[in-house]
Amino acid sequence: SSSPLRILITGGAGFIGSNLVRLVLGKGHQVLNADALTYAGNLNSLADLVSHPSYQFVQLDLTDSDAVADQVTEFGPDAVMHLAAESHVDRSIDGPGQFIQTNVIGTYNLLQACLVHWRSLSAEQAEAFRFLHVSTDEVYGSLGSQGQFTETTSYDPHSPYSASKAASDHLARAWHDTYKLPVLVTNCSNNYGPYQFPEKLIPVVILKCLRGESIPVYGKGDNIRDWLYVDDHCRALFDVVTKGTPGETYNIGGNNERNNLELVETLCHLLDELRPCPSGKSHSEKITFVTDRPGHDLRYAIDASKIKRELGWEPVENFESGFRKTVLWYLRHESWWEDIVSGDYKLQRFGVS
Ligand code: NAD
Ligand code: TDX
Repeated sequence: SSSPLRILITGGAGFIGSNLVRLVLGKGHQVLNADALTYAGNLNSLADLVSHPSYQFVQLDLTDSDAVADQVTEFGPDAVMHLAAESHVDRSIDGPGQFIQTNVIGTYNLLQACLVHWRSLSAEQAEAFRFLHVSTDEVYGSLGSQGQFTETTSYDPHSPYSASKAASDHLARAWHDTYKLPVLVTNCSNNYGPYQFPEKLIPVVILKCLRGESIPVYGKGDNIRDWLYVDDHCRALFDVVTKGTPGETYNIGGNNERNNLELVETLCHLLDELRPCPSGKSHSEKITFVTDRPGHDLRYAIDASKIKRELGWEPVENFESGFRKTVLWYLRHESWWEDIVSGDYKLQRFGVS
């Protein structure tokens, strides 16, 4: 489209957010990245963008309602892409409180601030304003061996993480239905790719292989996830915010289902080729079955036909190409993850912001 938009991205220092900030700047828009810099926020992931003329960063905790209102008013966005969240299921089991604070209360604070801002706009600006709430397929619960989640599948979350995301999805839709705020919701399957924090399965496996440590597989490794390369997700989010219909939900997924054990073995074999074990053995010998995650959902699978049909979105990467790119990225960006493993990434924040 023609003139650059002012886009507020929350959670832009996280995994998906940092990839999205890069994509949106590349399309010529202005970005304010608002992020609390929790353990998951890492400004090193945006180091190449610090002096980009259309990029600004502000450290903002969404649980601080006054600060949220001030930032939204001051920046005056044309669109908001809301990604900030506590995102890790295992952490939500150990400590659900912060998930309720950030995912539920934080989303509420942002919706309220955006409603005030939206009501202050001219009729033309208000018509064009968009609030995109970024969510997950985990809100739909668990599938058996058949079927896929569609946009009308009933919500059935099982973990504190997915329950908090479900709550925030309902708030976002209510702010559309009640106040007419132009809200869109997306529910996406498991992402993988550059800058993913090494607590999630794929970077865990890659780093365990590189460090020669045992590779933890929960239960029997027979849970199934539907994997999407992060750039494909980010392009979908951009399509939804620029072309989607307010009030609508769009499911996003790549039709790439794998069970965990198969996926871990594939990664091990890729690493056998790209960075063989000094012992000459396969990395897969390090696979260790560990205690299962409580309430572990068996299978997720997304039917993405609506976004393909209505917005013309298609994923570019397949499993093989996306996987290879990701492993190569971790091999070539050792200092990015070494800083996380050592904890040094936390010290560098202050220098950059
Ligand atoms: P992430 O954990 O890598 O990043 C989250 C970011 O949010 C971090 O930068 C963190 O500092 C920030 N944040 C956390 N609490 C905050 C607060 N109170 N105020 C402001 N910022 C805060 O997460 P991700 O994997 O990039 O996920 C981004 C979004 O996409 C989340 O909403 C998640 O639910 C959703 N999602 C993720 C996946 C996936 O596979 N990773 C799939 C579907 C949907
Ligand atoms: O060490 C591990 N071993 C293991 O077997 C880890 C970290 C995970 N697993 C299993 C659990 C899951 O079945 O692998 C699968 C993937 O686990 P995670 O990477 O923790 O992702 P998941 O729980 O599926 O949730 C992810 O996708 C949906 C993101 O973390 C969420 O933010 C997103 O909403």
